[in-house]
Amino acid sequence: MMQDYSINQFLAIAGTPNLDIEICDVTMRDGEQMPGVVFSPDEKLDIALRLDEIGVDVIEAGFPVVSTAEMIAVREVCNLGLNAKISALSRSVKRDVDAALDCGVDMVCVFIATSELHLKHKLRMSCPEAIKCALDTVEYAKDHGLIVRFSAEDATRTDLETLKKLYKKAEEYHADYVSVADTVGIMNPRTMYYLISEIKKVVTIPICMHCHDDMGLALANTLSGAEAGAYQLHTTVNGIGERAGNTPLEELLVSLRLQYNIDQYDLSKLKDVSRLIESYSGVSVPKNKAIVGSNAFAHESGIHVAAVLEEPRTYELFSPEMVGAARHIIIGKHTGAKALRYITQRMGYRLKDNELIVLAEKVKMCSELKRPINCEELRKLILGMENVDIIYPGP
Ligand code: HCA
Repeated sequence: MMQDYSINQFLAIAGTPNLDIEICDVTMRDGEQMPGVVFSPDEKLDIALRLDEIGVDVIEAGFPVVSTAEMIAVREVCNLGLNAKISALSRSVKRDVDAALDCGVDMVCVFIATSELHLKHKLRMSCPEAIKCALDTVEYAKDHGLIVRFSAEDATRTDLETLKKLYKKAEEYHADYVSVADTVGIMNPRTMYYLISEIKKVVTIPICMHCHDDMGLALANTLSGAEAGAYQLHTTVNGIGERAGNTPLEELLVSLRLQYNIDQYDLSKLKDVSRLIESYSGVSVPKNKAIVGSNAFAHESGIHVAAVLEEPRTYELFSPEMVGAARHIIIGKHTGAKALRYITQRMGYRLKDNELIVLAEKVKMCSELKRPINCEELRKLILGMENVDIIYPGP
């Protein structure tokens, strides 16, 4: 029997760690902090429903203290009665926790910046002052019955010993999670693994990974943190978020499925939720975006199309159906006769081999317009040829 290398022979050699994880999606909070993005309360309800259908464990629905509309939206998300826990963001001030409590959230993220840079230039506080604010707020939120995630903003530029002491203190104050925010995306997989391993030495509560993509490493860093033992992994749909954004939900879930055998999430809804966020946020998904870009399962080159038509796995790591997408065979400069046979048959024409060669030449000439040719243009080219055998009138 032929060896199946279709997924990854190296996983067997390098080993697959058993990850124990949950997903916290922050599209409606960090995603909404992307310049120009605003979700209406109705849109937030829709987004929350879709995330819940996928099986996301925690949904960060917003930052309630920001506005009345935000409070209404977060409250309505809470009232949906979803399986996911609903969380809200709160600075380390009681007023923010009160706003979250008013919405009826299950969980709150109490955050404060801890790096010298942020303390000096943003908060204008000493480190002990910031720690006091954070711990008082954690205590207040716990006293009011909330699940508390304590997040050190800019954790990855904070002195390690200070960070470890702070997380240990947060645990003593009964925080339920501690969160490592790679706020400006400074880490790489190696440094993230080290950092999470160090934090695990001092706390027993679950650790969260909140990675930004400033160097394009958010997904890799999230996975590396999870390998080192982090439990709650943060994502946004399409990777939207501050600056270069956050770890994309769709990329993380597919990687968890294919590389770590985690199958508790419904991947078949990923393309739909991506379209939804594209429309509500107004942020277009790049064509070549992994998993959900329009080119993720598109093939044009003659060599690729011929192979994909024979056996899709030649150029598709996984089937488009797995993520609710579809395969597209594109007609263009690189399209060969084999691909044209497949496409023209589906359009209702049966072309002989020599006709396909002529058609391929015509397509090449047209594609000098620097764009793929659509089916209508292809039909005109076919009808311009003599004696083409029409099987049935195409669509
Ligand atoms: C921000 C805060 C945060 C919080 C991260 C977290 C960050 O800067 O808006 O939830 O753990 O990136 O530091 O989003």
